[in-house]
Amino acid sequence: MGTQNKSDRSCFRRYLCLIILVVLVVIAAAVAIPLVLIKPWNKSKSSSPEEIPAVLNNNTITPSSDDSAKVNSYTPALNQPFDYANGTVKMRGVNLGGWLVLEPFITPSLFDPYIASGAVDEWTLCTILGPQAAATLLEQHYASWVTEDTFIKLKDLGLNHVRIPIGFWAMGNLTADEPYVADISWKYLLRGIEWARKYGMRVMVELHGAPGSQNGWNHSGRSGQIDWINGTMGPQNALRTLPYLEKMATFFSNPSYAHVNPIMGMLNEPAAYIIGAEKVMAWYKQAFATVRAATGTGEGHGPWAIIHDGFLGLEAWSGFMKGSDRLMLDAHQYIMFDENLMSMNQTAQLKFACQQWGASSTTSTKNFGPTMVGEFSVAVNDCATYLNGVGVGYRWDGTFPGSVAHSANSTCTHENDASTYSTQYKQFLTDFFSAQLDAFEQGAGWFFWNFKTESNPLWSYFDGVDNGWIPQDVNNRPPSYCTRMGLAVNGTN
Ligand SMILES: *[C@@H]1O[C@H](CO)[C@@H](O)[C@H](O)[C@H]1NC(C)=O
Ligand SMILES: *[C@@H]1O[C@H](CO)[C@@H](O)[C@H](O)[C@H]1NC(C)=O
Ligand SMILES: *[C@@H]1O[C@H](CO)[C@@H](O)[C@H](O)[C@H]1NC(C)=O
Ligand SMILES: *[C@@H]1O[C@H](CO)[C@@H](O)[C@H](O)[C@H]1NC(C)=O
Ligand SMILES: *[C@@H]1O[C@H](CO)[C@@H](O)[C@H](O)[C@H]1NC(C)=O
Ligand SMILES: *[C@@H]1O[C@H](CO)[C@@H](O)[C@H](O)[C@H]1NC(C)=O
Ligand SMILES: CC(=O)N[C@H]1CO[C@H](CO)[C@@H](O)[C@@H]1O
Repeated sequence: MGTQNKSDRSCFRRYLCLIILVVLVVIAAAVAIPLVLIKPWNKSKSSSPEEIPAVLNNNTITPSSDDSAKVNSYTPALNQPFDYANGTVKMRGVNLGGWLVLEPFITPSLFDPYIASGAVDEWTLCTILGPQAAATLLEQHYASWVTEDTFIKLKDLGLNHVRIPIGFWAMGNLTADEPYVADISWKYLLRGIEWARKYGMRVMVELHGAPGSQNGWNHSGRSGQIDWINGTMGPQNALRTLPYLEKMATFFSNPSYAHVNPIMGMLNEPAAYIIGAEKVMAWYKQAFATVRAATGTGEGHGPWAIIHDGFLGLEAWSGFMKGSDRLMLDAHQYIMFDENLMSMNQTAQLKFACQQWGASSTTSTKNFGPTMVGEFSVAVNDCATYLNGVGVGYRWDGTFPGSVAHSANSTCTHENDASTYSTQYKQFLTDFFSAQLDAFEQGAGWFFWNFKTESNPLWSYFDGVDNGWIPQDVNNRPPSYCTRMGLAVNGTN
């Protein structure tokens, strides 16, 4: 009994302790949670001074007048013509994506909730941070994501071109409701162009984000609605895009830039299949007229102009603007956004790359004219973190709205970890890369998406080289899968 009483009392004391403990925890939480929300120790990359990269402290980047660099023995020096129309030298390049236009899957760290909770694209990131903090964060990113070393590495891998996406905000003149950081990215573009010039690489600058968003995807700057041609401000935004193209065309026709910027992209991935093929085609005609009005006509008068197929398929552009001066068509060939392609087995996917993509490039070159592939990768699943948007799931494992898992056991758990890839899988990636190159070189050439990513190896050229499925010198590669298997890439079998 005594034991009983004693135990009752200590039990009471234990409850008291527990209550005091709970009260202390609540007080501690009350203090800590607001601190976390205020984030006085913001986990951005600038947290320690020595990590802050050098930023441009001036507004003038003086173009060098030396265009004699030759990137490799296969490619003409910058001051010699590059025959885009039917030369034997093909464009072999990478995209410098996730640099001057943010894309969550390329740099997931910039979309870490610690930086700006709720950000899903550049628009929301800038809105949440506010102009000052957004400019600081972006400038640190511009200064560190691409450096002179990037160009040295690309040259050493045998590449001869880079494609650089920019947003209209790089050229200023924003409306009051547009939160983008204006102008700063243009300086970094110019600095990048000087590095390209130094190593003899040609640069295709492309408008990737138009006012209102031409596709409603995050990489246009703003995900959500298409308010370009489509929508209440759509007609106005489509018109407003033209002066930006005029500015680019004028700039790149200047003798200081003409050699290093011989091609420019007028607009990335307008969603013509939603907006309407005729409307987008009519806009491209206007855009091309704007560009040629600024540059003049004929070789030596400004850059080639590139149009994107708008996901209509290359055949839809057969005969489009026939006879135009230096107009090229761009298609982006991907497996993982198409459930039918993704559900094929690897043998079928390789065959598809050789035969279908090869035939597409061949036929379009005949029926339209010069045709390039401005984006492709070796990914055969959509598991890359944030690939479908921040907080959006994956088709591969069935977590994407409306999708069905690739197979009963498909998970994304190890798909982004190259150290877990089997020898067989790496051989497949090697073959898939080589098959695509052969197919796309039936046209004017290709640009891999992307030169690097923070954590998605199937989308990173540098990771592909490090892990062995992309060759050290892309000009000097073993016979491709298509060649070995006797699969024609010119549409003849
Ligand atoms: C501007 O800054 C760049 C990079 O820091 C530097 O290379 C260049 O010489 C500077 N130009 C002028 C005019 O100060
Ligand atoms: C090169 O291509 C252009 C445009 O497609 C064509 O008009 C021309 O005849 C071609 N030149 C040669 C030498 O094949
Ligand atoms: C800025 O944009 C407006 C339309 O939004 C246009 O009327 C004006 O000409 C543009 N200004 C410059 C300097 O491009
Ligand atoms: C097209 O514009 C309308 C009207 O603004 C809008 O409701 C719709 O969502 C837009 N379509 C797309 C695909 O964004
Ligand atoms: C791959 O798919 C093709 C076409 O469906 C089929 O003919 C072939 O047998 C499959 N190969 C393997 C190894 O499953
Ligand atoms: C699922 O996993 C099990 C066990 O690892 C395996 O036996 C089965 O073949 C897999 N099924 C599919 C559809 O891949
Ligand atoms: C929500 C959103 O816009 N998601 C897009 C982000 O960009 C990827 C491609 O890089 C698209 O696949 C997503 O649909």
